[in-house]
Amino acid sequence: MRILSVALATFLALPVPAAEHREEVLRDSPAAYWRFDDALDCCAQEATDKRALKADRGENVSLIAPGPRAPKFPNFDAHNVAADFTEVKSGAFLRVADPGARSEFDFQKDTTITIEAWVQCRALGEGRLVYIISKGRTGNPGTKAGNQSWALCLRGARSAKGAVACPSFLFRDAKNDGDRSWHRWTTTRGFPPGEEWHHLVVSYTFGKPGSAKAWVNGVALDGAWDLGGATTLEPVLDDDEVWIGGSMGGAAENQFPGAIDEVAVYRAALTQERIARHAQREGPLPELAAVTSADPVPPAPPKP
Ligand SMILES: [Ca+2]
Ligand SMILES: [Ca+2]
Repeated sequence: MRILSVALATFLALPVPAAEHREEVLRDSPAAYWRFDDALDCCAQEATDKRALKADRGENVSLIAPGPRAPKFPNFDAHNVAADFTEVKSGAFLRVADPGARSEFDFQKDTTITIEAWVQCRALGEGRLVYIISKGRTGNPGTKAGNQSWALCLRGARSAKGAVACPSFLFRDAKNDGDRSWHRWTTTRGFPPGEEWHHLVVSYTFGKPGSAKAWVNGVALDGAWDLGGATTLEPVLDDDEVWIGGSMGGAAENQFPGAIDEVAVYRAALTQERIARHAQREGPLPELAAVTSADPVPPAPPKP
């Protein structure tokens, strides 16, 4: 009995093991989720066995880079792997086919998109817009220029403490009316580029301009619409691909300057409590800084 008591006391004294990040993500029913962990099936998509949403590996993407790892990131093991897009200057991205009309990648008016990723953004100049994951604007044959259904990007800006990277949500409305049809919402605080891993979430309900929200490392951030301003219109809808880590045919300017891991797309909002669970880390949160330069910088003109 005494042995049992000692064993029980020892057991109770152990820290509660953190749920794996994978479990936390799947608990929130993503429409698509890529982890980049399986050496034999590196770009598998893990939400609800939808193997059709597997990413095609780009020639220039490294899939042996370290991702966020334990013990600093307790929801990950010590071998977690990420996708690194920095081996070449351009053309490094992963592509995922859109299964067709009204697919899990198509968002109509009054539908909510939430996009999540861990990122290690090593450097980012002021005014640059680099792509984490997006649908459309690939430059693929047969697609319309500027067909950006949705995108999670980082935008480079200046703060009193130096360069910062700000999460940015970008789309083009279905009206397709020149520059007025670009809509971009960017946070007014950002994190300094470097080797640190950051957990990002953006969420938006199409048709509801006030619904745009972003979180960095579980902290909710304010933001503002620029380019064509806010809109109640729905996004461009088509069957162009989803790309991770690049855009516009692999344009160097928009290439993600670092590594990306654990990318998920949801067709619902996540609560603050759930986002905090996904963003778990040990030690103090990385400091964020307010943007001091916020001149709108339009995206590069679409390629014909
Ligand atoms: Ca991973
Ligand atoms: Ca589609």
